[in-house]
Amino acid sequence: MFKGNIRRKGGIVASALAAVLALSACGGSGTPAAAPADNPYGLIEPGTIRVASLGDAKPYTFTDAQGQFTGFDVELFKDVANRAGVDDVVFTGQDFSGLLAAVANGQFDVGVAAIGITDKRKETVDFSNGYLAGYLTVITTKDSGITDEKALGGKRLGVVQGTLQEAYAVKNFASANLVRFPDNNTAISAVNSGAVDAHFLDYEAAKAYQEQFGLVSAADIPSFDAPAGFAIAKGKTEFKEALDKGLAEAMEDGTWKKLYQKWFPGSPMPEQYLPKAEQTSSPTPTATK
Ligand code: SNW
Repeated sequence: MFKGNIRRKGGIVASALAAVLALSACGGSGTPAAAPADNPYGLIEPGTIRVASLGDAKPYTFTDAQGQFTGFDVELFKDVANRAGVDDVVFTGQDFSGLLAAVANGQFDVGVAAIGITDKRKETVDFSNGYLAGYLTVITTKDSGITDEKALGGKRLGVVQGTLQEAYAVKNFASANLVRFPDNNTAISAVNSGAVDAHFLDYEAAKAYQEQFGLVSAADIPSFDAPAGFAIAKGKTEFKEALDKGLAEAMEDGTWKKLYQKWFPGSPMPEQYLPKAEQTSSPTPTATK
């Protein structure tokens, strides 16, 4: 079969020459699709960004009635990816506890889920610049008797494994009995059934569950020193630079503000992410833990 083709093309020499030229056009690697020129960001699949996220952190990241990922972080990331030249963005739900490891070991290109930037996490992954700074919130039932953090002593407090809430509670709520959950939905079910007394999660997600189930906030703890960032595998410099550039543009042209007002209506707005002309004081430096 091969031999026959060669003969039809008019000679072994010409075919051999064509083969050599074809090989050199591939750069000799044999996998032109993975060549840096076609894949400057080092994506798993050129042209597609695979995102590890959460399905139950509304309004940051969650799945809607059709099963599509949406929320502040999701829309912001898609906008930033578009500015970086990538429109195909595929979100997948993960347990929070496995999310950073999955990014670090190359199962995903990026983690997007209100992930606070800390020095500890930077041992595993790199982060984009910060894009959100808010509170960690304890929510409970109306009749639990828990009205502030001091009342948590001896109570069963839910946390999602691997979150800053877990670390904070271990350190600061030592007299509470921590109950670790894989995700927010499971923890909130436990609050509603009385299996735990309270759950400790991000402020906006707490607000959404309060509205959904008639729960109440017992404490808001500032987490401004760990602003949320996009988590990427270490050493992907061009990807990180493209995300940071896109983020800066989205902040400066008011896209960030528009998304913040859409998803977090009525919440205090961290000024450092507004267009420079709208910042009343000098921007807060993005210090990390
Ligand atoms: O540190 C905060 C940040 O200031 C902002 O309020 C968004 O949430 C945080 O990044 C904390 N988020 C938790 C964490 O990083 C939980 C993440 C989650 O449940 N999706 O561990």
